[in-house]
Formats: sequence, C-alpha cells, structure tokens
Amino acid sequence: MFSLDHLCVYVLITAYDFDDFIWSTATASYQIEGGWRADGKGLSIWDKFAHTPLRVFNDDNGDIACNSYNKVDEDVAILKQLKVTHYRFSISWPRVLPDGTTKHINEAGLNYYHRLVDALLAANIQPHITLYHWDLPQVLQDIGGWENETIIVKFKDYADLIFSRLGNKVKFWITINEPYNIANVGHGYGAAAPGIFRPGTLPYIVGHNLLKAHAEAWHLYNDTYRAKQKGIISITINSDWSEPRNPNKQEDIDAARRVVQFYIGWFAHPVFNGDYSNMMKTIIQERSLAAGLLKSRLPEFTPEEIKRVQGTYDYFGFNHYTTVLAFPVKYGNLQGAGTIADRTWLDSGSSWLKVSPFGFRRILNFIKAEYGNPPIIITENGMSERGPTDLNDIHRSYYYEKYINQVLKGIKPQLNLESYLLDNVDIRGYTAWSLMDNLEWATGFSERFGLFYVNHSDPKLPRVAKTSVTLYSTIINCNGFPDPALGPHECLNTVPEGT
Ligand code: PNW
Repeated sequence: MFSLDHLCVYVLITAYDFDDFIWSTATASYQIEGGWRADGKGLSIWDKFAHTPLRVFNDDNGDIACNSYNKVDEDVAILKQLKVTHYRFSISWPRVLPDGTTKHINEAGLNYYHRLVDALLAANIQPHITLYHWDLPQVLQDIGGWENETIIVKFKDYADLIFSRLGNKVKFWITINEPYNIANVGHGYGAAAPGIFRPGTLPYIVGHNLLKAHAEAWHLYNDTYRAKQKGIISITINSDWSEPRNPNKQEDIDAARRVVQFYIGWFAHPVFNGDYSNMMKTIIQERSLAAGLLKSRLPEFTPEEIKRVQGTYDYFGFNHYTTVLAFPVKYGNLQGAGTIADRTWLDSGSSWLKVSPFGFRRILNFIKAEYGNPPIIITENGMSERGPTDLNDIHRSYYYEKYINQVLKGIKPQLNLESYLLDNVDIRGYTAWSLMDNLEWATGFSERFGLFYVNHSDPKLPRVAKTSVTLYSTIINCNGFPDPALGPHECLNTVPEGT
C-alpha cells in the first residue's frame, strides 16, 4: 500500500476566517494550581478524592501541585519561551464560587484569573479558557453532582459570571473538557472524582446532563455575549481512533465502528448531527431490555432538546492521544467490543497510551466526514513518561514530530502544494498537552506529560525545559517543520506574504 508516513509535508498555513493557526499548549486548574484553600477557595471533588487514601497513586494530591496560583509570571515566561500563540487553561469553579452558586463570588480567587489573563495578553498570548476541567465544587457533588439535573442551571450561572467578568478579554472558550471521561471514569468505574462505581446506567445519565449543561452555556454565550465579545465557544471531546484487530474480519470491522460511535460519537453526534447515533440508541436499548430493564439505559432527548443541543459548537474541540484495535466481546460493555494495542507500537508512561500517529490523521478525516467538515481545534495531544527524569525527552520529541506531521497532512495546504496528498480537513489549531509536568489525576505525579519538567521535591518548583521544548518551539516558529536542507531550526518559509 502507498504510504505517506515517511513524508515530512511542509504546510504553510493560510489565513483562515479567524486569525492565523493556533499553536498552543494546555493545563488544567486542579493539575497545576495548588492553593487548594487559598483566599477563600471552596473544596472540589478532586480535593476530596485525592485526600481519600488509596485513590491517587502514592497518595499524591493537588494541594500545592505546580503552585501556579502563585506563579503567574513564571508560567507566562515559559509560554513565551515556547512561542505559543494561545494558552489553554481551566478555571476552578470552587475557587471562584466556593459554594458552587453565584450567591457568593470569591473575588480574590477570580482575581488570579484576571492576573493570568492580563499577563498573557501583555505577552501577546491568547487565553483559551476551559470552564470545567473536572473540579466540581464538592457542595454540588453533595446534592448529586452531574447526576442531578439542577446542575445544568448552576453551570449556566457559573458560565454567565465568567463571561461577564472575563469575556471582554477572552475570545476562546471551552465549556466542558472530555465529557466521556467525566461520565465513564468518574461515574462508571470510579477511577476519577467523584469516584463512583456504577457502570451501565450512571455514565449515560451524567453524559446527558453534561450535554445539556454545555448546550445552555453555548446558547447563553451565543444569545447574550457573542455580539459584543466576538469570541468562539465549544465543547472539547476526546476520542481514540479504532481499527479492526483483523482488517479481514467483518466482525472486527464492525467492532471498530462500534468503538468509535460509542466514544467520539456519544457526544459529537448530539452536538453536530442531533441526538445520539442510531447505532448507540439501538444497541443500548436492545441490551437494556435483554438485561430485564424496562427502558434503555440511554436517556432520550425530547425533540426540543435535540434542537437545543444540535449545533452548539463554533469549532470541534478535539483531544486525541492514541489508537486501539477492536474485536467483538459478548460481555463487559454495552458496545460489545474489546480493544488492544498493536505490540509494535511504542509505549509511553501511561498504560492506555501507545504511540500510533497514523490514527490521528484517520480520526481527523472521520470527523470531517461524519460531522460535516467542522473547523477543528486540537485542544490536547501529547505523551507521558514515568520513572527517572531525563530532560532529553527523545520519546516525547518523537511523538510530537510524528503526531504533528499527521495533523499537517490533514490540513489544506497553501498554494495547493501537494494538495493531492493532503486531506483538506479544516484544522485551525494544535494544542500540546501539557505545558509542564503536573498531577496526572489518579496516577499522581508519576506520569509526566510536560514539555517543562517540574521537580516536585524542590519546594521552589522550578520549571525546566525538556528537549521537546526546542522541537515544539521550532515547529511553531516555522508554522510547520523546519527545512531539512537548511539548519535544524531554519524554516521553509519562502512563500511571500499575501499569496
Ligand atoms: C486528558 N484515557 O485525560 C485530560 O484532559 C488531561 O487533564 C490529562 O492530563 C490528559 O488527558 C492526559 O491523560 C485523559 O485513558 C485521561 O484514554 C485518560 C484518557 C484520555 C484522556
């Protein structure tokens, strides 16, 4: 088969509807901020989860994390070193609203985000804010959290406050990060906060409320803020790509399709195409009835709700890390599919993450075909290491080089250079996860995704560049790969401006 994987395609990105290509990096509040009780912050479900023995590896927690709450200047300095155009971070809901509601606004907590946003803008870096990256106020969990649909209005009120206070400075928004993981990991097998083990039904209820909460925040922005603030807002959906374990076996091909529909499709189908996919509705209904339930485990949207959720996007926010090989199984999950990795794919520091760059291009093409060619911003991609630290992180550099190359091959090229090789997927930006080593949720500080190393046993928590910083900042600087015929950092940037 004809393969392009060896080609370093230079893509000089043309001007799109909104400014130039987004080269970004990301973090999340609980993973980096620390200051867990500073200045009146309320507790989040992650504070509680991480303080429960045996929940997080080594009983690590985010009490101090990278101390970003007190390190605005240092964080902005390393972002400048990277030369990113944007920085994706999240707001801690209980830092701003300690009791989860707008009855009491913690101005001191909100002030941290003002200082951060102001410092970013002064450095010519656009903030890209996630409203919810998993740290729900614990008081809201105490009344049912995402299982209780009253969360929808509370999330909307929280979003309203943030738009009204920060929206004149911030043009890029994400409502919710990875509803799939919130539903499945937090409420299915319980390996993330709130740590509830109720697979089967609860993830679908939680997912349903997440979709509705996202839709309300999107409509609020669209109706009340967009005209004045002129930003863009979406949800960030994560998904692996899935290939059949044996491409010659129809049952493996079918299993791979189910994995994709139950993963990316769970949330993308309602937001982009309206309602859950027929595949999900049919399979879950059948299996629920077969299990003796009176109705499907998958909640139903009313026709009005379908309309309210459909189209609530300005771009496809997409997190991607790895690919899996699928095969059918009778028990274990509703989609009736098991997955494995190919043994030749390189490892990372995370058991679930194998280096499989080709799947990135395939799933980007899937998004284009399945969801009507939406503009895509890749909001996370990266790899972890574990064990002793090596600042010469060649595995991460390899990963970024191969994955970013797959992204660039997906893009529309300028001057139609090699356009016959490329896919015309409407990709507007790429975000590396993560700016720095941080609390990797239930695996604590043991799995490290950072471009910058943070020594968590040094109380000053200095940020030290790994070798991948050089690679990524070169790619950013060149808006693609450097020219192999020139020096290692010299760009193939011979196209005159304006063409
Ligand atoms: C994402 N998986 O989580 C999160 O958005 C980040 O906060 C996190 O640090 C990063 O990816 C790295 O894990 C994921 O098991 C966690 O497939 C687990 C999976 C995917 C994403």
